[in-house]
Amino acid sequence: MKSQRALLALAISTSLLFAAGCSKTDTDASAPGQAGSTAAGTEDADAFVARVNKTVKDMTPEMTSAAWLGATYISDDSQRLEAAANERWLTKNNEFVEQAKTYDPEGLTPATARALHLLKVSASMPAPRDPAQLKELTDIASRLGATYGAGKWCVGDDCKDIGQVSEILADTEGSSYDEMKAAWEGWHTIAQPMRKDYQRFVELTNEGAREMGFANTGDVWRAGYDMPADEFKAEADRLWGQVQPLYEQLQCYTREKLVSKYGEQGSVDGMIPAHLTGNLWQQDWGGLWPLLEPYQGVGSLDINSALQKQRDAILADLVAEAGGMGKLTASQQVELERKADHEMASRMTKLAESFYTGLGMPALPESFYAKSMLTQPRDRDVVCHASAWQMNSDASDVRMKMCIKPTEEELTTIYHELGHIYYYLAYKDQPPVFQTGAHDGFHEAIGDTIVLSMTPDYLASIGLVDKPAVSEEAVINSQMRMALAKVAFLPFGLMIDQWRWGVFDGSIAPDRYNAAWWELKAKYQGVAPAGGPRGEEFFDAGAKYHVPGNTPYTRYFLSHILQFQFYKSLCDASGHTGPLYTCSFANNPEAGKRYWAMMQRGASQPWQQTLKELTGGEQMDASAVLEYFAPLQTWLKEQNEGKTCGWDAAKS
Ligand code: X8Z
Ligand code: ZN
Repeated sequence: MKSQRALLALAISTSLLFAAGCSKTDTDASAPGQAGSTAAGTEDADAFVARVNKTVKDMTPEMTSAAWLGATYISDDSQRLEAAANERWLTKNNEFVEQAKTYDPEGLTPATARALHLLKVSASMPAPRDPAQLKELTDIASRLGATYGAGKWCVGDDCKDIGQVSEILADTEGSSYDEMKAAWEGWHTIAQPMRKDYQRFVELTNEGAREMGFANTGDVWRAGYDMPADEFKAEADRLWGQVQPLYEQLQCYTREKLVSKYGEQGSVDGMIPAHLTGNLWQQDWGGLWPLLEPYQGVGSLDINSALQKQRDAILADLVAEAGGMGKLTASQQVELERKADHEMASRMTKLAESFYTGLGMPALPESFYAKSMLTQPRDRDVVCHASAWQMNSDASDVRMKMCIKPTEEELTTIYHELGHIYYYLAYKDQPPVFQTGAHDGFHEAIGDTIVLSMTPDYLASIGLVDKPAVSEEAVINSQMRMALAKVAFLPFGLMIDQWRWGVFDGSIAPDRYNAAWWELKAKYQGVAPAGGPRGEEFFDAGAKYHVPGNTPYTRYFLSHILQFQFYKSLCDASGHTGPLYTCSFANNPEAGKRYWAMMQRGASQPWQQTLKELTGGEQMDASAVLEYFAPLQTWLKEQNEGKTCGWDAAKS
């Protein structure tokens, strides 16, 4: 999603050109040069929607190819092609949006009315009508994406990319406090040059949004949820209110452990220092497992070691085949290492694929493995942030782009990405306008629901851990492992767009971009930078992919609620009895059938209806999250008893 952004959004999860690049403009309602097109007023709504669908289908391959090149081969040339393709699409889309607005929905078929509605609300990058401004916008979007993708922390000539920086942070045992602090601060330097571009990006998309009839870009983003935009804000707050007490228990427990390890450096006014959670953005605390593991060694879930061992075994075989290490030059050894990395990445991907096929879903198309980028190339810059791509409307060409390493976190990310890919495959027979998630949170939740099914028993069944221990301690350990990914994420999932909504509506002015970012980090996450406030010379929001990439982020918050609802329903469908957290619906055809039927709907009807078909209810609701984590929440409360939980966000 770069000019990316537009495309990227497109490629990652939402529909083709749509969710990515819908913006509105008032161009001439006729579409010159399109066979069969007529001016609005003479082209009826059904014919118009048919033309939109055909145009999207026709334009998609070229758009997605340009975006793919932009993300997997960062150069001035690829950025130029990507921006130009994006410009063409946004111009066309603006015409479509304008024409869509001329139809009275009264009397239309439900499908046509829905298509027109989606056209009007699906822009993640609303583009101004003025061609010069539109071009300026696509250039900026492309540049922001490329700046992030090529970002490096350099000390003299020693430069580290995001993977290398992340490794320092994730190794919370091996890296020192100061090393982690330097790496964290180092990565945030990549965003400083983005500030001006981002400020202009906000002005330009706001202009596009106003021309579409919205107050600002955030207003457009919130319009895509089949409910009034204001109600959606309240809905997000309501869901957060349900899970906030659980998060605060986890934050308290974690902070206390950090204080026990680092002394007073382990806390900033009750908040967690930003460089200590094992993750650049404090969105996943899995790296803190050695410190936070409730019962040392009970029910070993050391997936990282198991994966690393497999990768080393692959390398050992390759070396043996080549006649032994002694026969190899240094560069041949490097070649074999890379071959081993790639083989391991494919195996991890095939493992994830087998979960989906085990549910009765189809095998991935042949071309998937040939065309995907599974490991980081060494000869060029790429956007390593994982994404899943639908290259054409019949989904015969779907791809994943990742820089896979043999770790548990990356393995679960593969399951996540394949969730997007299987959604593409499931709704491929819908018209292009409906080829997207019921809402964007659905798209993000498909693969994560499957990750919830990766119980210790399932992990043992695929040989990644030993037969699990059965004890209350083992349950708490396993819940903690899941909570460090899923519960730690929740406030982060919410705060990014609280920031962007404020930036777009002007309540956060450019001279407070960074201050407001850290106020929200403090308020929701209870995290703070070590070493005092970070001034406006920084642009810390830009150090998170989705900001320069312009991917709306509330989708991930919603997904972290919805996935537990999906999981519970699929567990019910599979006949599971017993506590929710013990369920794995792996290899259950009934669960697979119900999931697939839901996915096939795409965006053809309001998401509430699609949710009802799967779960019986029409509301997003966090009670399944609380049911799942009930044992851990009780345990955390006991651990935190007598401690002063909470933090003073005002001091941030
Ligand atoms: O961006 C992603 C996916 C691609 S849609 C890798 N995720 C969010 C993130 O990394 O910030 C998945 C979870 C949250
Ligand atoms: Zn995703």
